[in-house]
Amino acid sequence: MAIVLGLDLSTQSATALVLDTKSGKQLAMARAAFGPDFPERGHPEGFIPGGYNNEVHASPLLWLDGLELALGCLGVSTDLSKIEAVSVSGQQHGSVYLGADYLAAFADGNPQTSLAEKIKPVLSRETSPIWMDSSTAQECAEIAAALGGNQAVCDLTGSVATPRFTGPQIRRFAKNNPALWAKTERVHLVSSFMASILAGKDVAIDTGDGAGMNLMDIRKGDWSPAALQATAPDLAKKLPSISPGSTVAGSISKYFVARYGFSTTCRVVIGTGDNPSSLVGMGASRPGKIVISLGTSDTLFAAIGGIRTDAAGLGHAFGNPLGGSMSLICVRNGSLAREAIRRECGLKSWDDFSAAIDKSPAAQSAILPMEVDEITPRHSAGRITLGKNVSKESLPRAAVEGQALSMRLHSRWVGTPTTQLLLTGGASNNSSIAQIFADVFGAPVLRLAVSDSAALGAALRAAEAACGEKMDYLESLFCAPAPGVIHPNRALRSAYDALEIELAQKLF
Ligand code: XUL
Repeated sequence: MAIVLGLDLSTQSATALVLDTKSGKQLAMARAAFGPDFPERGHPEGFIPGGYNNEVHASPLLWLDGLELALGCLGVSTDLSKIEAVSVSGQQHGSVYLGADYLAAFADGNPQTSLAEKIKPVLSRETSPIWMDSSTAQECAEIAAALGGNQAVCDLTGSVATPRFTGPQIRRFAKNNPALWAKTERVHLVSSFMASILAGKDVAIDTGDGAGMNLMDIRKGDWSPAALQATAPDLAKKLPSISPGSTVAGSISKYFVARYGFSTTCRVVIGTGDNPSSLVGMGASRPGKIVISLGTSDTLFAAIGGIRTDAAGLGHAFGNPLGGSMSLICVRNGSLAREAIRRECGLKSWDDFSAAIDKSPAAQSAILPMEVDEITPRHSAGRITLGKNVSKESLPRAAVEGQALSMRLHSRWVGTPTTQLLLTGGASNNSSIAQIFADVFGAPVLRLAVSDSAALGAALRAAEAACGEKMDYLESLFCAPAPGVIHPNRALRSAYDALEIELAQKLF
C-alpha cells in the first residue's frame, strides 16, 4: 500500500494528483494553468500564438515553471515526503532539444535555482514543436518516399508519416537548422523530458509514447534503424533508449528532495503519453472498452489485442503502457469547434448549449465543424453538412452529432464492437453531449468519477511498477465509473447509419 504521485503535462496545464492506495482516496490535486497562471508569458492556451506556416510551438521552460507551481501548491496541503513513487504523462509528440551539458543540468540538485534556470542554457532549440503543429507535410512525404511509401511507414511504425509526429518534426529542424541540429545531443519527448527532470538523469522513452514518433518499429518496440536513417543524420545517438512503460528509472533527484521535501527513496517510473496514460487511468488497459476523451482535441482510443494498423492511414497504433498495443484517432477540432459553435449561436453558457441540444430533434442533420485544418478526416478548415438543413437553433446538436458520427466512421478500422463507451475530458460532464455519443455509437456511456484520467494513469502506473500493486486492485479503487449509465436510444440507429454513409460518401 503506497502513496503515489501522478503528473500530467498537457497542452494547457500541469496537474499533480496524489493517491493513497490503501484507503483508495485521492489525497490532493493541484494544477497550474500555463495561460492564466503565467499571463506575462503571453501563451494564453499553453502554446506560442501566431506560429508561422502552421507551426505550433510551446516553451519547455513554461512547462517546468508549471510543474514547479503545481508541486509548490501541492506541498502546502500534502506531506510530499510520504510519496513513494511518481510517474508522468505528457502531451504526445512534443519534443525537447538539448545540447552540451544537459546531463549536468538534469543532475543539478541546487534548490536555489529553478528547473527553468537550469535547463534554459542547455536547450539547443528554444521552443518545442507540439502535437498541434502541422508544418511538416514536405518532411512526411520525404520520409514516406525513403521508406517505400506511406503504407510501408504505417506497417513499420504503426502510423503513416504524420505531420504532428516527432520524426517529421525532427527532420524539419535538422534540415532547416543544420548547425543547431549538430549541437543537439538529446531529443526527448515531453513525457521522457519530464521523467528525466524528476530522476535527474536521462530516462528512456516508453513504447506507448515512442510509437507517436514514426521512428519506432511497432512490432519490436525499439527504434527502427531504417526510420531513423530516413529522418535525420546521427539521430540514433541523439535519442534515449526505449523501454517498457513499467520501467523504474531510479530515485527522485536531489533537487526535489531539497526544494519540495520529497524522500530520497521516492522512485521515478518512466513517463508515457497522455493518451496511453488515460487508457490506464480510465481502467481500459485491457481490450473491450472504448474511451472517448473530449478535450482541446477529441481522441478515441482502445486497447487492442496484437497490433492492428489503419489502412486508411488516419488512425494510429501506439504501445499500451501495460503491454500490447492501443488504437488512437485524434480529432483536432474538439473543444475548439464546440466553443466556436456556442459563440456563433450566441449561447452564453454550456447550460444554454445543452438546452439548445435538448430542444432539437435527433438524427435529422449533422455538421462536421472544422475551425482549423482537420487531421481526422484530413480536411481543410470549413464545414461538412449532412442530412436536412440546419438552423441556428439546431446547430449545437448538429455539430456534436457530426463530431460523434465522424469518430464512429473513423474508428471502424479498430474492429472491436463498441459494447461500452467511457467518456472523459471537460465536455464529457455535459449530459446532453454524452447522450449524443451514446445514441450515435448505440452503446451505453459511462463516465469516470475522477476527471484527470491522464494524471490518474500516471499515478496508477507508478503504484504498479514501483510499489508492486496489482492493476486490477488499483482499477477497482480508482477507476470505478461515476454512478449513472447513459443508455442509447436504439430507435435512432438507422437514421445515424444513413448520416454516416453520407459522410463517408462526401469524404472518400
Ligand atoms: C494524439 C495527439 C493529442 C495529444 C494531446 O496523437 O496528438 O491527443 O496527445 O495532448
